[in-house]
Amino acid sequence: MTRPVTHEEVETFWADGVVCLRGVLPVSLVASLAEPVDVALTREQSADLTSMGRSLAESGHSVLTDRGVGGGRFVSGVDHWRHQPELRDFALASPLPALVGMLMRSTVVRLYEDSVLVKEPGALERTVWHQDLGYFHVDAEQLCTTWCPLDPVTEMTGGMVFARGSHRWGATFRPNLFVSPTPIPGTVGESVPDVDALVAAGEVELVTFALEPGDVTVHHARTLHAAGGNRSTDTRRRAVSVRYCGDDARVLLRPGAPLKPSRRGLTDGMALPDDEFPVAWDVRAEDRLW
Ligand SMILES: O=C(O)CCC(=O)C(=O)O
Repeated sequence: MTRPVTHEEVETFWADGVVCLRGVLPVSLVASLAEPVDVALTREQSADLTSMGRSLAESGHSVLTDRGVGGGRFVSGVDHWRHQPELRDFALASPLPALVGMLMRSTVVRLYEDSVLVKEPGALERTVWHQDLGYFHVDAEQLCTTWCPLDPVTEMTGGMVFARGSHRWGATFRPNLFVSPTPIPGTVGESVPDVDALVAAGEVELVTFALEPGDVTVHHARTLHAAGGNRSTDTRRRAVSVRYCGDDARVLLRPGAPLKPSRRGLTDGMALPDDEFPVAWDVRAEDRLW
């Protein structure tokens, strides 16, 4: 553990819906993820979102790309913790769960899922505005996503951008196709608003951070966020994103949102079962962590 979170960081998380925790992971730990992340990209849990974007564009969907040289791939996957010990340890035995426990003011932290998100140089697809909650089959106020870069990240290489305070808008938006604002078929509810138009109208303020390995951003599951393409020609943008639930999380199956086969037996309102949502941190075991 490098350091606990500060009172100001907790306040910022709840006020803005996102906080940047500078230097909270040992750089050596982050560097040790390089090989497992490259392995994760080759496994069946990962998908080539650049190819998916091309197919969507060919079938008439809007796919948002930045201008640049191009040629790189955006590849992303989920649930690597179930198959790769290094990523399981990162999700369950690194400083992350304790940090989010303190941020969420939760006594117990459970893992929802992990994800690798790699934009190679020239992967110009934008990650479109979305809110994580609509993809999650749980409902909670204590629900967040950590985003841990393996490389220095700037606006040029695909840094994340957050709509300040959007976790307090009171809406759960339809999940979309990640590189296209088209909602996932079969999902219900309100589509994600045009955040860029709201920003242009001065109604929404954006928050963004230049990051170094060891820094972590943590956003609330209701916070709207997006990311640019990687317009650089030589800098990868590799990140591991780990999503966690707090004390108040209960199952809520959302029609149309991708559901892991192992979670098909869950029913609305039930407490999160240990086998699917392992406990990553418990305040009663704090001694072993701090
Ligand atoms: O890495 C990206 O481009 C987006 C990541 C994201 O939206 C998330 O982890 O919640």
